[in-house]
Amino acid sequence: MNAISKKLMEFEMERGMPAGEIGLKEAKLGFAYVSFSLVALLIGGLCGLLQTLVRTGVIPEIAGVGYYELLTAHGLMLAIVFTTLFIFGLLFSFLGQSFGRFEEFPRRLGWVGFWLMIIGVLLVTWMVLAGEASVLYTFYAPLKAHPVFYIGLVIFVVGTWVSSAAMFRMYADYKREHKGIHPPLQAYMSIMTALLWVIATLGVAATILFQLLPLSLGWTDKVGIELSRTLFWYFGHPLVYFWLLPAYIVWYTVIPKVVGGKIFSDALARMSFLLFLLFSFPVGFHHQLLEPGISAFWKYIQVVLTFLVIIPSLMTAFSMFATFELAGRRQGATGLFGWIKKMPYRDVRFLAPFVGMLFFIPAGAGGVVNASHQLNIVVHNTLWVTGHFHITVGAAVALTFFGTAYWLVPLLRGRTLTKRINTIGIMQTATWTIGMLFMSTAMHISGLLGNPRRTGPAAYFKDSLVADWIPYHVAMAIGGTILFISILLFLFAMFQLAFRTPKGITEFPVAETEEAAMQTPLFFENWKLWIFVTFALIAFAYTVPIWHMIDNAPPGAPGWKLW
Ligand code: HAS
Repeated sequence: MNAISKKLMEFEMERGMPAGEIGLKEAKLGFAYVSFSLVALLIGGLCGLLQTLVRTGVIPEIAGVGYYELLTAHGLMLAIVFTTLFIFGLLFSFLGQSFGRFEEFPRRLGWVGFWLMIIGVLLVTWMVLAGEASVLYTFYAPLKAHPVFYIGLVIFVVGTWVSSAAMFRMYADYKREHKGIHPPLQAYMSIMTALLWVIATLGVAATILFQLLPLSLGWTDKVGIELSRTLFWYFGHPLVYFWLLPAYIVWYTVIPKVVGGKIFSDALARMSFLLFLLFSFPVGFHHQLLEPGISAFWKYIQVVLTFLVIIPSLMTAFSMFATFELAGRRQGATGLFGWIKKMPYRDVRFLAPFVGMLFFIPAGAGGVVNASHQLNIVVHNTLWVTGHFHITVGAAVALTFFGTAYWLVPLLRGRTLTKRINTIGIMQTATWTIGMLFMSTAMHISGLLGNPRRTGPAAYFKDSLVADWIPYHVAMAIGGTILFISILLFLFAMFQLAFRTPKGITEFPVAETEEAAMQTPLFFENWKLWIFVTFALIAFAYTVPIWHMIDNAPPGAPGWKLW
């Protein structure tokens, strides 16, 4: 046993709790977040199904609710609400596992954050369903939604900051009481994820508070589009890592335990998370490569930095392969690929995240295509990009969250995962995989055929090119239908795990680190330094281009309501 594992074990004994148990109050908090995230999954999934059917022409508008309203609700509910609530529930659970009982103050903060997020979601949903905010999940300027939509978003973000503050407080308390030792890996990674979120949301908060809300309230009559989009993408790219990092926490710390192995290297895992903090921000321009108001030089700089943020994912891939191979060899596997046969494919806790990893291989390659300026010209604003994000967040991340929920929900509810629910989980993973393959393949191919994204049914004067896209829309509708069936299966399983399956203790699967792994250097804990470097990189990548945008600002555009 290495020094870190020893310290961790001492800590477990010191806090007087058997490993794997998490306190009742902590479990309640975690379950509140997770259960509301599942409601968002249901609504967002339903809107996704309906918008693909409307877009394909299978059904007309439903009760006056059109394509753009459905697409906005689908994007917001799944990309923002489902992910964020699930992630905060998961992070609180990781901290519950790492730190034991929470102090009264941070736990209350966790609840305040939760309710603020719910209030924000209700306001946003109300506006979208009332047809006052069909601005899609990117709410790009100069589209203008109702002020209540932006106020809802602000309350939601403030809620996440309060919840993050609760986590930072717990971490600081732990560090004060345990000088000189590393906080557990899951806690370190959770704090890194929350920190990334807080720094990222500063950008979106700025554009909402200083540009979009004043425009919507009529306090200003014009908005600077380039600046608003830049602030959005300053947030939007780290947002994708905010989705990815909790999945990586599961890959690094939970999956090794489930496959009967160990964490390949604690130091490597911390290093990859640190690199995400440093390089997630100064790269937003790769979403704006085709926008004219940014000079080629600054786009080039941010593309180079984008290639640096690929490195921690490659480190993760390496670490996962090493974990699987070592676990397989311990179980008697021989040869280069013998380990593949030894993996527990019949265990949904493994299968779902593993299929997510497989999806992430082409998804990552697609990201590299997107980030390459010349290729971006071909794919930008086409359904290729929609295909890319369905196999990143919609497959790699979502499947990992599904696999996690099969042990997390019973753990938080004091119940157990039964064989029957595990089988349902396997069926659900299979349906999600098939549905996603149909949908994302069709999106990628028809994107290459020029099919635009964010566009309702359009005949373009019956052009033959448009006719070429139709079969792909049918494939997307088939895929979307299978995906919705998968969501129903998942929610059925979650209901059983939360309220029906036998009571008992579910293990919190956390692996130990390999004995041979190197000691984790203490400099990973030098938060002041890393936060300083993060802001220095942000300042380097954004100061001059943002100054140019303000200095050379055109008069701005009036707000538009196009629906
Ligand atoms: Fe992306 C657009 C570039 C990763 C999500 N991306 C988007 C949008 C979303 C999104 C939502 O450069 C659309 C936003 C919008 O609405 O406009 N993306 C990248 C790059 C990466 C990347 C370089 N994206 C993600 C992740 C996302 C996500 C992760 C969500 C979770 N993306 C772009 C660009 C655009 C873009 C441009 C703008 C396009 C445009 O023009 O609009 C990289 O981070 C990817 C690195 C990943 C890898 C893969 C590593 C593989 C692993 C799996 C190992 C497998 C194992 C199993 C171990 C290098 C870790 C093995 C077992 C066996 C048996 C084989």
